[in-house]
This record gives sequence, C-alpha cells and structure tokens, in this order.
Amino acid sequence: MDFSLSEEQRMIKDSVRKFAQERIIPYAHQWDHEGKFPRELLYKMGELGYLGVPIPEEYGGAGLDYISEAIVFEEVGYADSSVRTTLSVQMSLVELTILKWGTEAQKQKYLPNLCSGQSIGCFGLTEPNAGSDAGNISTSAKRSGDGWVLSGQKVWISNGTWADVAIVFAQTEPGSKHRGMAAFLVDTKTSGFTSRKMTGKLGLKASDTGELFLDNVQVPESALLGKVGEGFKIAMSALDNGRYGVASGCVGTAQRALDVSVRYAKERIAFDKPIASFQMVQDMLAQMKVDVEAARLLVYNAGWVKNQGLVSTIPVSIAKLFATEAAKRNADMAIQVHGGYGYSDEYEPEKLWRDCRVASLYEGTSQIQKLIIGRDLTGIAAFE
Ligand code: COS
Repeated sequence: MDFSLSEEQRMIKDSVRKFAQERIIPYAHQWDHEGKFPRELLYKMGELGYLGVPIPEEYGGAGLDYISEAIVFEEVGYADSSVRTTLSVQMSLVELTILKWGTEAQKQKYLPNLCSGQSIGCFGLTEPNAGSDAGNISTSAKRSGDGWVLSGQKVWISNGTWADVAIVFAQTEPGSKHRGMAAFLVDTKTSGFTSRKMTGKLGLKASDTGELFLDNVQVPESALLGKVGEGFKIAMSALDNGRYGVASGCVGTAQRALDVSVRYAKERIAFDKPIASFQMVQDMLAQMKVDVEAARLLVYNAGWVKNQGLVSTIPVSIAKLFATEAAKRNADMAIQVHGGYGYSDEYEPEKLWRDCRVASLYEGTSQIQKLIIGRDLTGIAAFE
C-alpha cells in the first residue's frame, strides 16, 4: 500500500485547509459560545465540492475517492468538530447510504441537493431505549393504502432540527428485531413530523442535535429505501461509512492538539527555559505524535479497503476505536502541557477536549467497536 497523496489529494488538502483557516478557525469559538454556526457555511462548502466528495459527478458530487473524503474530514475536524460532525452526517451517513441503497429516482431526487448544500440530511436510528442495541428500535412502520405510516421518537440526531430529509429506521413487524426493520426517506415538512433541539451538551455546541417526533407520518411507497427487512443492514452499512468519517475527523483533532501543544511548549517559560526543553514535556509531545500518525495510517488503511470496494467493517471499527481514543488522549495531554491555562476557554485545548469526548460514544461506542473486532477474531458474538 502506498499512502503518499496523489496530486489531486494534495490539492484538495490544501484547498480545504485554506478554507478552514479563513472561514472556520477564526469563528469556531464564537460559534461554540452561540451554540450554532451559520447555515451559509454549508452552501459555500457545497459550492466548493466538499459536501459530496465520494459521490459520482452525475449526482452532483466531486467523484473522488475515500482517502480524499478522509482528508476533507481531517482538515475540517482540525478546524472545528461541530462543523465536521454536520459534514460527516451529511456525506457519510446520508449521501453514501442513498447512493448505495437508493433507487435511481431517489438518487436523482436527493443527491444533487445534498451535495450542493441546498438540502440537509439527518440519520434517524437512535431512540430513547435503543442506542447500541440498534436492532431493538420501536418506531413503527405500518402499511396504509399504497404507502406507510410511521410513528415513534428518535434522539441524539445530529442535524436533527436542520434537516430537510431524514433517513428514518422503523420496525415493520414488532418482535422480529433486526429482521423486520425498514428504512425510509422522509421529508421533514411532512405532516406529523416535528423536531426539537437538544441542549446542555458537554461539547459540539455549535452542531445541531435534535429529537425527532413522528406522529402518524404518512409516506408513499417511493419513500422506502431498500427493501422491507433490509433496514438493519442499511443502518450497519451506513455506519461503516459514518465511523470512517468520525475517525478521520478525530485525526484532525489529535493533530490540532499536538500542534497547539508544540507551539505553547516552545513559548512558555518555566525555570528560565521554554518548557519544551523538559524531558517530560517532550515525552508527552512524542506520545501525541505517535497517536496522530498511527490514527491517520489506520484511517488511510480503512480508506484503501473502501477504495478497493471491499467490506470495510473491521478496518473501520479499528480506525474508529483508535482514532477517537487518540483524539481524547491528545486533547487531554494538550491540557496537561498548557497547565492551568489549558483549563481555560481562552486556550484551544479546553474546546478540543469537550468536542472530542462524544467521538467514542456516537456512531458506536468504543466498547461496541471492540465487540465487533472481538467477534471477528473469535467467531463468538458477545451481544447475543
Ligand atoms: N453491513 C451490512 N450488513 C451488516 C453489517 C454491515 N456492516 N453488519 C451486520 N450486517 C447484517 C448481518 O450480515 C446480518 O444479516 P443476516 O441477518 O442476513 O445474517 C444482520 O445485519 C444482523 O447482523 P448482526 O448479527 O451483526 O447484528 P447484531 O444485532 O448482532 O449487531 C451490533 C450488533 C452491536 C454490531 C450492532 O447492533 C451495532 O453496531 N450497534 C451499534 C449501533 C450504533 O453504532 N449506534 C450509534 C448510533 S447511530 S448514529
């Protein structure tokens, strides 16, 4: 495997980095305090092709590979994890899922607008009583005439109150667990569909998180994504992409934590010397560097598997597990390097630390990733 970047990948890296330095980094703290970032940012990112990186050009995407997608997430994640989360959900969980499972009509209807940023998507899987146990959802889908009626509640939905279209997972046959699940593309303006912003989060304050309420939402047969009974597979295959996005974004967070720590260690004087000259500070910086490099290589490895068109579940779980934990370790270490100032919101590490805490929770906890890897190693499922 050759992980050197192609000319095209280098160009996209430079272009996203410049965009992030000009349009995201200077405002990220303000957005964090305000609890939102401007919707216009997504139009601009759509115009530049950042919202549809791996989507074919015929559907409005940039038609690039999965390493390019990881590069975009890393650079945006370096700048701000709230914006990266919005982007990950849009591109990995929604667009790629429609691309893989949608009919031609569904792809034509949704993908161009999602890639351009005219439309925002969300992924409605998690419920108050079903998070890790995704096969146990209780939102119901009942046949009605030549369509379906959906009823239930979803929680912790990124882009939840912003979304124009929601992929909603529902149970068509109570008691049948994952075998009866189906996925639907639901226009969020449909009668009976409402959403409410969730507040009080530790981090990612600028990213939209919502609850979805479906009260007898009537959708046509054409809203069905895939077939009845394929809902769980659709959700799991979507998470193979979503977890890759989270892992890539966390490489950016881990790199940012390292960069601000190196800079601070060279500037901060203690005992008449820059603290960078102390062995224990260098020990922390070196450990952070190893974490960043290892996380990036695991992400590129998973991206390489995806580029070959192979099933990526295990390499993605490995990359997600390592990169999210690495981001947490590095953000924590950055606070340590900054000493008391690291505990203040006037310096970078505090926000990095809060923002990356969720990464080992959402889209499958670290424990779930370990159980997926453990099942692959042993052939024994710990969650049955
Ligand atoms: N891609 C496609 N199909 C998949 C798949 C994948 N990555 N993973 C599983 N499937 C299929 C299986 O092949 C199986 O199909 P058959 O019934 O035809 O054999 C079916 O889905 C059931 O799979 P499995 O036996 O793995 O289901 P489990 O209920 O045991 O899955 C885990 C358990 C824990 C792996 C799963 O529920 C999970 O990942 N939970 C975490 C959910 C999550 O990340 N939630 C976060 C919020 S979403 S943002």
